[in-house]
Amino acid sequence: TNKAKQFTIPCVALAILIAATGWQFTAKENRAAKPNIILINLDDLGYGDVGAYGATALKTPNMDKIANGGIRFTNGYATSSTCTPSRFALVTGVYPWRNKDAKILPGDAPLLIDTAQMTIPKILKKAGYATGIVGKWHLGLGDGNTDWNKEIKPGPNQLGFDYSYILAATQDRVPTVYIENTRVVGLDPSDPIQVSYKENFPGEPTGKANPELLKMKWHHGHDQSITNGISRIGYMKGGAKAKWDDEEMADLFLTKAQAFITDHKSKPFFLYYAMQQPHVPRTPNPRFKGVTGLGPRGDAIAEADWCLGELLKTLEKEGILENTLVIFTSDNGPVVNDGYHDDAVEKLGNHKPAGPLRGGKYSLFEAGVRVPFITYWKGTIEPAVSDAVVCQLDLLSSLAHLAGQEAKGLDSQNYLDVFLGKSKKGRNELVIEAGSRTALRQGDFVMIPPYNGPAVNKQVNIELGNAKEYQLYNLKTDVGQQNNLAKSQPEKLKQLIAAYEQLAKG
Ligand code: NG6
Ligand code: CA
Repeated sequence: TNKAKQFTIPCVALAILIAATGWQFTAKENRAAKPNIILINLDDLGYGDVGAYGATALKTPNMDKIANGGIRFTNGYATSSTCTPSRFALVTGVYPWRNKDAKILPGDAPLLIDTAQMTIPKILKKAGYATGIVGKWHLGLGDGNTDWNKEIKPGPNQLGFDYSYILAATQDRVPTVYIENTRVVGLDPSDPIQVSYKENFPGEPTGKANPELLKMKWHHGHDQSITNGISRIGYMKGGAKAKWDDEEMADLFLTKAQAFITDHKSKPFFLYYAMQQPHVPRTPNPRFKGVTGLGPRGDAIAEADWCLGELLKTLEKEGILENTLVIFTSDNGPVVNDGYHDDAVEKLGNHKPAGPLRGGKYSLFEAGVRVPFITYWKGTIEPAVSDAVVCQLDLLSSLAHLAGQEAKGLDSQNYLDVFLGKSKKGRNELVIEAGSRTALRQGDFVMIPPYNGPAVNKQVNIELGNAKEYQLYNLKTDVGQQNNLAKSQPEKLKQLIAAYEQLAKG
């Protein structure tokens, strides 16, 4: 028995040791397998607005830092050249043209996404993530009869976000207030909020009737209710104390994003940080006024860059930078004059917001949908430039995979290896959208079917991609879409039309 004891004790000790180290190993594995995820989505930031993507007149040191320290995708796409459809696809993994209501929404539109629909935050929540959104929403709120003085739902909190601090639609649309977890922030019950997209409330000033009250003049649209000397789209009455301060918006969203990180640093979290810049009205904090020489549009981008830098500092300070995947992108391409006289045109100089691409926001040409797209994960992602075609549509499946979940949106595919730099084999086919028009990218080629609309949107001075004939471009040799190959490469054209008919109509 003595011998047996001599043998048993070290055996038990060894077993305990194995169990302990094994257990530690699994804990570490789990941690590594479930990094925090921060998805940063800017509003109307162009392919050429980032230093790492070729901008020289505009300095973006923090965007450059993650672009050069992570993967800079040169063929990174939004699904649509406007906000609502783009964000719809991002959150649900479903092509926006499948939903006829996925159009630029007014500020009083009902929630666009069915609460039964799969979303990125829902999947990540299943995997144990804390989920939050800070910034621009623009996917509708409520059931269509929203009373802004009560609980405003359904909204992000019913779609998988534990926490939300949002602006309802856009910075240029009423209501010009923040909403935190279904409630308007700072609402005084004795000054209730009313919103209408049909008619003004009697006696309320508008940009059209009261230009003397404006500090920023409207150029087209944007001539309705006034907040902070800026007239907006839509009418609003009341809520004086709850109205946001445009120039403090970036700092406020940053603070909320940082607080979310700090509060959830000990478990995996997903933060969707939807910055409002450089969408109109461009209202950078006075600290950034004039820093770029490009007017408020450039200054707003400099401000956004600073916000990114501060966010990275927070991750570093909390010791979680190496356990966090940061994805940086934009909802659609750039526009210079989007409805206000804000010097963006006058001070543009040599800066090219679309870089070498043709078109811009609202366009079916590349600049509408090809956007800055960066993945950054210190210590895990090897710095690289990737020409793989990647799309925001595929984040749902890819992030689900990263979190150990099996989830497939209707259209979303798992390209995690591409997003992490382990593969350069991206999408072969992608349907892109602008308004209700669609086109197909396949391999190096893009085919735009004939459309009747105007060639140019004169208000914003952007080529929309409409033509009476088929257009076919080889993006590898002609990124600026100058040579229509539809006539000279009929076989290729046929091939893309067939694929398009099957994909975009099937
Ligand atoms: C357009 C607005 C534009 C912008 C856009 C939405 C006018 C004339 N133009 O209707 O200023 O708000 O909607 O932009 O009102 S997006 O980035 O949210 O899609
Ligand atoms: Ca946008």
